[in-house]
Amino acid sequence: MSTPFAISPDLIAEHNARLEAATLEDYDGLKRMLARLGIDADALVQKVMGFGVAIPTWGVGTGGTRFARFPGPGEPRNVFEKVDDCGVIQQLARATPTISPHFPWDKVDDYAALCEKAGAHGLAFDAVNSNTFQDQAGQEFSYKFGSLSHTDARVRAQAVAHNIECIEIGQKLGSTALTVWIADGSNFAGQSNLTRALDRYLDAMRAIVAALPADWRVFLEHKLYEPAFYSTVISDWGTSFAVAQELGPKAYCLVDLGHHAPNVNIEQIVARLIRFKKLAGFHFNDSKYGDDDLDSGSVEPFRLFLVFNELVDAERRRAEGFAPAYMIDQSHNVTDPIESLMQSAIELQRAYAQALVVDRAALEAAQEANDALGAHLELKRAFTTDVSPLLAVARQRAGGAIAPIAAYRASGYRAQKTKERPAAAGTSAGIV
Ligand SMILES: [Mn+2]
Repeated sequence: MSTPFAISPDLIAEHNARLEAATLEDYDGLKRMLARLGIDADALVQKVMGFGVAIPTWGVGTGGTRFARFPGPGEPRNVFEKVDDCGVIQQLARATPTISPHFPWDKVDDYAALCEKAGAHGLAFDAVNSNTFQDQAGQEFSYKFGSLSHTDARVRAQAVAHNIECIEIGQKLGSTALTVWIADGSNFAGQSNLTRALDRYLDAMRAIVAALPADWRVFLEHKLYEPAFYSTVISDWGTSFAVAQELGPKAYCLVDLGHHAPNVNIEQIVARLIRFKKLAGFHFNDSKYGDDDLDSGSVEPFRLFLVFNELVDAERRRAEGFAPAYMIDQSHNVTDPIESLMQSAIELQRAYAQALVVDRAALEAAQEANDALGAHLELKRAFTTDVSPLLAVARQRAGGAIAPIAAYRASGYRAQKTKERPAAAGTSAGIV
C-alpha cells in the first residue's frame, strides 16, 4: 500500500509562494468591487471553503463509452488506490472531502482498513451506490431483463438483497445514504407492461426502504434512456418524485444533470424538488446532446450557475428539509481523471460563488416589479463576475494549491503511479 499524501506539502508551499502575490492582488481588486455592492468577499471565501462535493470511486479511472475504453497510465487497480487518488484531488483542490463508493466494484474484505485509509487522507464516505445494471461473476440470476422491476420475483429478491448488502457495507464506512439507479426498462413497444413494471419496482423498493437504518436516506436516480431505449422504469423527475412520495420520508430524488430530456429546464426541476422537500442532491456533469458525462461546467456553465442560483436561494431562506448531497458523476475518456475531477470541483465552487454574488434583494425587487430584463441583468452580472481569485484564496486558506492542476503536473504523481501500478487486465471503471 502506498503512503498517504504522496505529493509533498513542501511542493505545494513552494507553488503557493510563487503565485501568492499575484493571487492576492487580484483578490483585493475583487474584494473592493464586491464591497461596493455590499458583499463581504471574506465571508464568501468561508462559504466556498465549506462547499464539498463527493468524488465517485469510478471517476478516478478512465471511463470509456459503450464502444471502447482507452485506459490511462497508472490507473488505480482497486479501491485503496482509488482512495489514494481521491486523496490527491482533495489535497490540492480542497473541494472534495468525501468519496462515493460503488458495489460490488469496491468490495473488500476489510472495511475498517478502507476507513483507515480514507481517514489518513482526511476523507470520509458519502452515499453508497448499488449496481444491478450488470451481472457479476457467480451471480445466480441475470439482470438482462431488469432487476428491481424484473418479471421474476427471484431476480427482484436478488436485487433487493444486493441493495441491503450495500446498506450494510455503507454502515461500516460511516455512510448514511444509498443511491439506487436501475437500468430497467424496455427496448420494444409492448415488451413491458408499463404499469406492472413500476408496481414491481415499488414493491422491491419498499423492502429496501424498510431495511434502511433510522438515520439513512435513499436517493432515487432517474434516467431518461439508455440502456433501455423505448421505456425506462424510472425515466424522469416526475416518476422519481411520485415514487419518492409513495416510499415515504426516507426517499429522495437525485438529479443527475445528464439524465433529462433535451432542453428540459433543470433548474426549475431543482426548485420544484426543493419546494416539495424531496431533493436528494446531485450527480454533477455536463452535456451537449444527452447523457454525455462531460466534465462539470465545461459546456453549459450558465445552466450550472442557474442550478446553484436555486440552491443558494433555498439556502438563504432556510428551506425546510434542504440538505442536498453533492456528487460528481462523469466519465473521463480523454483526460487524466485527477485533473478533470479537480477542475470540475472548481467549476462547481465557481457556480456556487457566482450564485452567492447575486443581490437577492435587487433580484426580488426586479421580479416583483415585473422588470424582466432588470432581473435577468442581475443574474448576468453575478454570472459574469470573475470569482477565480476568491476560489484560489479559499483553496490556499484550506491548505490546498492556488493552481491545483499546475501543482499536480509539477508533482510527477501520475508518472510515479504509472511505475507503481502496472496495468492490470479487467480493471473496472464505468459510468453510472
Ligand atoms: Mn449518475
